[in-house]
Parts: sequence; C-alpha cells; structure tokens
Amino acid sequence: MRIDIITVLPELLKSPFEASILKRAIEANLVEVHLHNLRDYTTDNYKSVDDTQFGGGAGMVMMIEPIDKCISALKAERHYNEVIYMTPDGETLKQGIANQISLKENIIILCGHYKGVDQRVRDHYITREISIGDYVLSGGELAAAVLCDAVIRLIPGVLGNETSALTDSFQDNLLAPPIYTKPREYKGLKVPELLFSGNLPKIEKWREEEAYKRTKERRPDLLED
Ligand code: 6GU
Repeated sequence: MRIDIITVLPELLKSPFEASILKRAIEANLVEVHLHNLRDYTTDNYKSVDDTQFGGGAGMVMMIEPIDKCISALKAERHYNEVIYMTPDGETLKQGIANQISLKENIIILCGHYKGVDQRVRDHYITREISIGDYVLSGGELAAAVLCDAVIRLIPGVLGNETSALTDSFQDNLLAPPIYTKPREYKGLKVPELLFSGNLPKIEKWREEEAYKRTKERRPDLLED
C-alpha cells in the first residue's frame, strides 16, 4: 500500500511514522507513506495556499490551484483508488471504514486547514470525506495520522500476531473483554479463577459474555446495528 498525504504542516505528521508499529511497517516495506507540502505547489511569490471567501465571511479557504497541481502530479505517476479529504463534516471513521481502506493499493489523503477547501476540490477531486469524531481539530493532520494508524495496522504482516487485529474492540461490533497478566495475585487483587482452568471453550465463552456485558453497559449503540 502507498499513502500520499498532502498537508500545509508536514512537520506535524512526521513523528507518528517514525515510531513504533508504523515505523516497522514502513521499514518492512508493507506500506509507503509520503508527505507532500502543499506550499511546494504554489505559484505566487508568497507561497499562498489559502485566500478569503467569496461572498464574505470569516476565515480563509484553501485554494484549488496548489491542490490540483499536487494531486495531478501524483496521479501522473500512478493510479489512485481513493482521494480522501479529512474534514469534521465527513463520514465518521469506524472500524469498517479502516478495514475497507486497508485493502486499497494507493490512496491520497488531503488534510484540511483554515475554514476548509474550495468546494470545487471536494466536488471534482475527492472520492471520500472522513472525520474522526464530533469535535473540531485545528487541522486535518492529526486526524490523518489517526486514519493511517487504524489502516496500516490492518495490513497483513504489520502486527506481530496476525490474529490480534481480528480480536480488537469493534472488529465484531463488540468492545474487547477484560484481560489479565502476571502476577496471579497483586495486593489481594485476584485474576478470575476460570482463566487458569485450561478449559479453552469455557474461557472463550466467558470472554464473549464479558465483551457483550461491557458493550451493553458502555456502548449500547453498537448492539443496535
Ligand atoms: Cl478530519 N479535521 C478537523 N479539522 N477536525 C476534525 C476532524 C478532521 N475530525 C474530527 N475533527
């Protein structure tokens, strides 16, 4: 998979890809992540990427020209399966969307800034608009990092134990059950006895019940669909 991220703040997006699982995935050539500074595609002396709104109103709007130049340059090199725009008014990111995107070959992610982008970009270049939740960030960069993390960890070979992504919270619309590790008892706090029984079917059943209980209590909305 190849991910091209278009941003006015590439520095903000560097570190997530230089640490931990994402770094290992890149080093193992399971994914390529390329950051593109939108300012490199400007044509004026001031390197402007935004301008005031037609019709009036507060806040600047990202201009179509640098975005067109950047996306066109990328598209001249390869075919893209998706051009995603990170925006608070997009579709809310869910595990199912991360699963879908993880199957794509090449994607572009455009990070919104200021008031957002000229509507013509959204109408003619963008194939999918994604938000990471109902709150406003100062730009799409951190949202793009969240999307990349959610997607990259699903690429086969990225996680050490390949089955572990399948048992994540949300993968089956359930939250994950409680988990425990050593010591068996700490300051009188005990691990449920059943987990030492060696009875795997019974342990599996317990985990399913606990996952269901937790979901019903914390996220009943997940059980509705
Ligand atoms: Cl994708 N961008 C911004 N600016 N704020 C957000 C968001 C995206 N998702 C949630 N809040």
